[in-house]
Amino acid sequence: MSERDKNPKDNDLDPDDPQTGVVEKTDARTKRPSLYKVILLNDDYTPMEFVVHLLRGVFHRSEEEAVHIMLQVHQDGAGICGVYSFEVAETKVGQVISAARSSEHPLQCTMEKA
Ligand code: TYC
Repeated sequence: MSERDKNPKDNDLDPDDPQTGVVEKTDARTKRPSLYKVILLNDDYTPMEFVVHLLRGVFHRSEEEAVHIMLQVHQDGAGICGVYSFEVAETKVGQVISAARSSEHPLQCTMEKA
């Protein structure tokens, strides 16, 4: 061992050590998942009762809430059914579209970041 290596503090200053190691650091912070609004769009053909039925079944709305949201969509052109994580919002949009197409209604439903 050389004189220089006797002091452990000097070990990271060894001129023969290329010191090319990769520093890895794990970010331990937790991130809240982004939320998405599920939006129903108005059309001239889908029956009001069908929309209310979907709002009750897919979005667990009360009869009053469902009628309120349906009328808002009918009057304003669009309305928010609920706010969910990406996966839940995606699933609900799929359920709405699938039920609407099965009943041959043109109802449109989409999602956007809250
Ligand atoms: N505008 C439709 C009607 O008069 C009702 C409707 C409401 C359709 C909401 C779609 O997302 C909708 N029958």
